[in-house]
Amino acid sequence: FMLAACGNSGTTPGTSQTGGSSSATKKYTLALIVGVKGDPFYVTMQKGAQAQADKLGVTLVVDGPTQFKDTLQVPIVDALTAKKVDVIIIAACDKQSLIAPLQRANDQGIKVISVDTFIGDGDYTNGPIKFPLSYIGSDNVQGGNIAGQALIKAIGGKGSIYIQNVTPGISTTDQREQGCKEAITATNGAIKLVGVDYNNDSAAKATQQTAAMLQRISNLSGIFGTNLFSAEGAAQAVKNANKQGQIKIANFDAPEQAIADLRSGVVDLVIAQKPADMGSTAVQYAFDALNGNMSNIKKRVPTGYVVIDKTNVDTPDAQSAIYKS
Ligand code: T6T
Repeated sequence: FMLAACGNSGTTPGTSQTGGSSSATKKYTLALIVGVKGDPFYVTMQKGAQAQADKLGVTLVVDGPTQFKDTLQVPIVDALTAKKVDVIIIAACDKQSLIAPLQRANDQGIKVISVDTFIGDGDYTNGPIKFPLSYIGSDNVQGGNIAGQALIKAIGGKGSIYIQNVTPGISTTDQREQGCKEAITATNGAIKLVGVDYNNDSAAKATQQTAAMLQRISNLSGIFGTNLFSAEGAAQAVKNANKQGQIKIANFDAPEQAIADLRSGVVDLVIAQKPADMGSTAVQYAFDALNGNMSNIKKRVPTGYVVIDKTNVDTPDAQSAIYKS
């Protein structure tokens, strides 16, 4: 057996001396590292990435931490770096702590592309961090602003708003909070921000924190949930308190549950991102970079939104924006 195994291995294409042909037939391996496994946003991103990888004939491996946590994501980056994948496409869990591990990957010749979240200040042309080839994701200050303005309108231009957020240091949700705060500031004091809580990406925690806020501010007017789990948890607390319709909710992200809550009047606005487009563009960029087609690659690709409310929820546009799970 041993001899036969040795004999066989000597005849595998990878070890033959045909030289140049091995590079011509090399199948590239792209790694997609999501922010957290199982989140319908990233599941949808993965589907877009996989479809594009199939089209281009490249191998896609997908991994991610079991919680949205930088300390759990760094070892995944290190392991894929050690495996020498060709490209790392990553939704970094933290804008600072992922810089060093990704820099190490880049130093070893692995191409790095940001999807959804960025590292550093996200300006890969003029900012301090320039090595990622591109940042492909929503304009999150704009998204937070859309949410804030819609909420302010829904509550009649006066009253109080509460923000349910994930964890400080995540580029996306930090910027959504900023965008919403800017909309509140623009009301010149007509709207009061009563608080921001951080749920560590746990809907259950968001429900508890929102319940406590509803106790404290009994006439709260509106809530902005800055991501899927924040909004889901906040909506649950409003349902538990039997205050649906009374408290307006702007829901970032578009899983089926958010659409159900929109239809039943618990949620007033659902802001759908385009995760499948993020995934497919990132894979296309990876392929272009590996083939030296750098002129196709833009350093920043804002992917846009579909803003869903009761008036357009049944349109094909809105329906196709709902995340897959
Ligand atoms: O909102 C998305 C993503 O954009 C964000 O970076 C983290 O949370 C989500 O994945 C939704 O759960």
